Amino acid sequence: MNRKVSLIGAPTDIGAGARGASMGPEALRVANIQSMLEAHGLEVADRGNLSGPANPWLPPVDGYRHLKEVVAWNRAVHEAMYAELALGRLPILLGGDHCLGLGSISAVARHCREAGKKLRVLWLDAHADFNTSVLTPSGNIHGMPVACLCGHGPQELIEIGGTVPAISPKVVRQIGIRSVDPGEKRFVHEMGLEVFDMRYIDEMGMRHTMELALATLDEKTHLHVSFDVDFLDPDIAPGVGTTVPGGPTYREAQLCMEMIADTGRLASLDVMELNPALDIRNKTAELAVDLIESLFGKSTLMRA
Ligand code: 6HN
Ligand code: MN
Ligand code: MN
Ligand code: MN
Repeated sequence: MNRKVSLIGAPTDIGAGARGASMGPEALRVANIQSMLEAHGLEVADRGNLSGPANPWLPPVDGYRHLKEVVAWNRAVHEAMYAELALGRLPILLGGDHCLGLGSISAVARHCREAGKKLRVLWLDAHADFNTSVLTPSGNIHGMPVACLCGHGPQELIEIGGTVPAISPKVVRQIGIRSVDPGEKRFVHEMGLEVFDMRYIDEMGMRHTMELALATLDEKTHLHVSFDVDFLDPDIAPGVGTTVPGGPTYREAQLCMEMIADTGRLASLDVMELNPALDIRNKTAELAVDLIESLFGKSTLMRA
């Protein structure tokens, strides 16, 4: 795995339905994300925070809330992630709400096209984030980034990476899903997204789930993980705006991260939707950092 890591803060809640994810980057820093990574021998550069428009907190217009501001933030994220990948580094996007997954993953996809790499995206989330302006119940664009990446969304958003669509639905594996809106569900099936929902994880277990989600990776694969903190059960991770009961337990989440680490293919990461305004003494931020530690190779058991 790449030992050179860059932290990029994107302090905004522009695509969310609750204010506060804008404080996520700082909470992750307070939870010692940098020193934790350094303790594992990684060289870490904190690039500080991106800037962008303030949150005007307005109702949706034509099915989109804050579209202009979402575009501006995603452009900034796209350029910052792309620049780190071009330097040969492993970027970690500190969100910020999940609308920014569009800017992040479009940059990863652009890098993969240019470097001749195969892309695999693991989308760890309670939600499919596959809404469109007609399907959305909220107008919140953090419910739309996967659809936008697959070419379904407003022109100015879907074209941020220069190629439309930025990715094929075939490269995505969604894990932990348990809240999908009715129209969104039909669209997920129509587009053929591969979804390992909580029912699947309950029946088959996290180990089997991850074996399938990580199957067919090879030395040319760039593995991107988009970690929406609401993936986790709200009992252990209350600091998110859109909690959904019945998520992975602490051990299931650890196993998920450990199995990703074992592939050695992790090449970029988003840590999204952490909302310190809803957290309890930064415990969700600390949990996220603990899980990221496993993602970068810490294992509970002694292994060779
Ligand atoms: N997230 N499906 C809901 C909506 O408003 O579209 C919730 C989306 C949540 C998005 O957590 O990143
Ligand atoms: Mn999400
Ligand atoms: Mn979510
Ligand atoms: Mn750990």
